[in-house]
Amino acid sequence: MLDRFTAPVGTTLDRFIAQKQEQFPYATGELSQLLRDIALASKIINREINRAGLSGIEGAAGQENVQGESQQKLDVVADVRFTRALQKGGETCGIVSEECDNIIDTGNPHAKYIVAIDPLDGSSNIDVNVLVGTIFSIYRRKSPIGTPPTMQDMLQEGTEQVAAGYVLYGSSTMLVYSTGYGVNGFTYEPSLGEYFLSHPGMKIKDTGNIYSINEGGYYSFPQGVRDYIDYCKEEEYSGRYIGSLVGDFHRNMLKGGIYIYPATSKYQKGKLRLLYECNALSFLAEQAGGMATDGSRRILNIKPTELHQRTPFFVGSPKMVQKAMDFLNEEEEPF
Ligand code: P6P
Repeated sequence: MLDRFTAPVGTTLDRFIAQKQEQFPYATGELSQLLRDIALASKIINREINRAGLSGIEGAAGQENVQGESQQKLDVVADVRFTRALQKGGETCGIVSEECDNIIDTGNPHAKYIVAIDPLDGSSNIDVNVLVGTIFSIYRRKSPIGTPPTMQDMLQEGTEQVAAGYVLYGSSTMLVYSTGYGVNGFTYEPSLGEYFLSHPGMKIKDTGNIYSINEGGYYSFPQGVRDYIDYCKEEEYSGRYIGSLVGDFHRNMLKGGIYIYPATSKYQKGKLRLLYECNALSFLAEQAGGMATDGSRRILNIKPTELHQRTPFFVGSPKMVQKAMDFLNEEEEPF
């Protein structure tokens, strides 16, 4: 029996969004429309990605993003497409994007939502035809309607999210999202241009035997992380690391597992971004019964201070995340 917050497999995304809205008599339809705007942009990106090899938009765009990372052409295309979709959709007053240094004012001062987005995460994998993803969070603005978006609007704790999700451009393209009432996955059928409900009520297993971490950094990890990796090997877990956060996260959602990007010598605060990577995936993980911390604190409780701030990230099956934290705590225990 499906709970009231899901629907039969095969329902289209549009119909699913409409049905959910009907369950909230005071809903105005703005969040529904915003979700549709994101879905539309993802369909366009999906087409561009699938043509990348032929249309010459693979490879670096010759620019660097705010992270100092070389921007792949598809990064730029994705950023433009999502920004344009959110601007034209009219439901978003401001955007913080991995690809842009400052807050993007969409020119919709009467819109009540803001979006934090990584338009194309894992883009370094594009040239080698490995899956990439989009990650997004949606918040209500804090500043008055009718005014430009402010830093206060953007620097909200993850607990303030009204919705979050990701798009996975893989062997099939999927949109997975939550508005706080469970997690549902939709698979895209390009020939019809529609997303169909394929994974209703996604739940992550309490534990698992997959650990995802770039072991190349082993000797620069905190001792507790090294001890946890050694534990995983002793337990004969499977190491799986795609190098594309959305892909590693999605696999662990379906099979159980843990993804870790800890502090390293190169990224002393972790590599991943709080606002447009970790908060969204932490929201989804918790909605699916999982856990997400920075090694000591719940990710969703972290009060952001900068748009592009980084954080160590431990996310996945709750018993695995807790076990990793136990190793980290042992590291800090006095003699
Ligand atoms: P590393 C991609 O650049 C990304 O942001 C995530 O998608 C991925 O999990 C991680 O960085 C990979 O980083 O240092 O292991 O190559």
